Amino acid sequence: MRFFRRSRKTDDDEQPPQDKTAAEAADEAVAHADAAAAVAVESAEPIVDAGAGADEEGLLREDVEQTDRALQRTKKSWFGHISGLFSRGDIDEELWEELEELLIGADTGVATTQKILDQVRERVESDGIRDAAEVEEALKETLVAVLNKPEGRGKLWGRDTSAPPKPAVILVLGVNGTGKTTTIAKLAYAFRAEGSKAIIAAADTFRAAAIEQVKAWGERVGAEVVAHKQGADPAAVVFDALTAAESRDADIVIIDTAGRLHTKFNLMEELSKLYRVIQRKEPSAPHEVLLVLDATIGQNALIQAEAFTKAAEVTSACLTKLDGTSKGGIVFAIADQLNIPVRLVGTGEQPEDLAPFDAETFVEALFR
Ligand SMILES: Nc1nc2c(ncn2[C@@H]2O[C@H](COP(=O)(O)OP(=O)(O)OP(=O)(O)O)[C@@H](O)[C@H]2O)c(=O)[nH]1
Ligand SMILES: [Mg+2]
Repeated sequence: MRFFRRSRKTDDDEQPPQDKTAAEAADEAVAHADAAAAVAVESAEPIVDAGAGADEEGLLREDVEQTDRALQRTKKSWFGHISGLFSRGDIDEELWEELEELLIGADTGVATTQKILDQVRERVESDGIRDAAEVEEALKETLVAVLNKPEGRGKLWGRDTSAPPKPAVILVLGVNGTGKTTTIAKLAYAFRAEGSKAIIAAADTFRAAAIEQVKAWGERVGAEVVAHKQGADPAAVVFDALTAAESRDADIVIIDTAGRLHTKFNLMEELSKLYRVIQRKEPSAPHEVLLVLDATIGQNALIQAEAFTKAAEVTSACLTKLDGTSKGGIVFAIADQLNIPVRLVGTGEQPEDLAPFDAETFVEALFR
C-alpha cells in the first residue's frame, strides 16, 4: 500500500470559483484568529513539489529508510537487547525470561507478550529448533503475524482492492496532542505527491488556534482547507468540505476532529452527528476512520484508543512520534489488543515524515 491505492493525476484545468460558504467562513475564521500566536506551524515556503514523480521502487526504499530512522531509539534500547539475547547462542529458561522482560519493557504489554512467547515456544518445540538464530527468526515471523492479523475494514487501506471511492472520506480521530492535525497535513502532502487532490475539513472548531494551525498546514502542503469560525458546528464544516470536494473534483476529504475526552465533551454524540452529515452526502462514507495514537505514551495509548473504538468503527491506526520513543512495542499491542491494523507511522514533524506501515519492514528494521 502506498497512501492512495491508485495514483491519479488531477487535471490542471482552471479551478471553479471558490465555494462561497466555505470562503466566507474562512474569512470569518481569520477574523477570529485571536490566538494566532499559539499556532504551531509557522508560515513556510510551500513545498508541494517534493517527492512527486518518484518511481515505485524508490518510494519503497524511502519507506524502509524512514521506518529504519524512526526506530533508531527503539533499536538502540529494547529491541537491540533482544537481538543481543540470541547472539549468546543458548536456548534456556533464562532466555525466555529475559525476552519476556524486554518485550514488556518495550511497551508490548503483558497479555500480548505472553501470546507472542507462547507462539514462539510452541514453534521452537514443534519444529525442534535448537539454534538461537532460528528462534530469532521464529520470533520475527510471530511478530509479523501479530501485526498482520487485524483485517482492514476500510475502503482505502483495507482488504477491498477495488478502486478507491471518490471522494474518499477519511475521518481522523484521536486524543488532543496525539498528532492528528500534523498527520492530516502529512497525508494531504503525500496524496498530492501521488497526484491526488485532498481537501481538509477543519472540523476541530474548539480553538481558533487549531483552525489557524490547519490553515497554515494547508498552505504549506498545498491542500485546500475548508474552515468555519471557532465554536462552529463541526458537522457544518464537514458538509461544506464535502460540497467543496464535489465542485472541485477532489479525490480525498480528510476530516480533522477535536479529540477532547473531558466530561463536557460527548464524543459519541459529536461523532454520530458527523456521521449523519457525511452519510447524507455519501452513504458509503467515511471510507477510513483513522485513529491517531501517540507512541510515546505507551500503554496509555491503548486506554485512550478504547474510548474511540467504542464510539466509532475505527478502521485503521496511525502511530505517531515513533521517532520520539525507545519503545516501539506498543504497535504489537495495538494490533493484538485492539484488533486495529496500523497503516501509517509518524516519523517526525515534517510533511514528509509519514510512512505507510508494513509489518515485515517494521520487524526487519527492529532487528537490523
Ligand atoms: N516527533 C514527532 N512529533 C510529532 C509527530 N506527529 C506530531 N508531532 C508533534 O506533536 C504535536 C501535536 O501535534 P498536533 O498535530 O497538533 O496534534 P493534534 O492531535 O492535532 O492535537 P489537538 O489539535 O490539540 O487535538 C506537535 O508539536 C507536532 O509537531 C511525529 O510523528 N513525530
Ligand atoms: Mg489538531
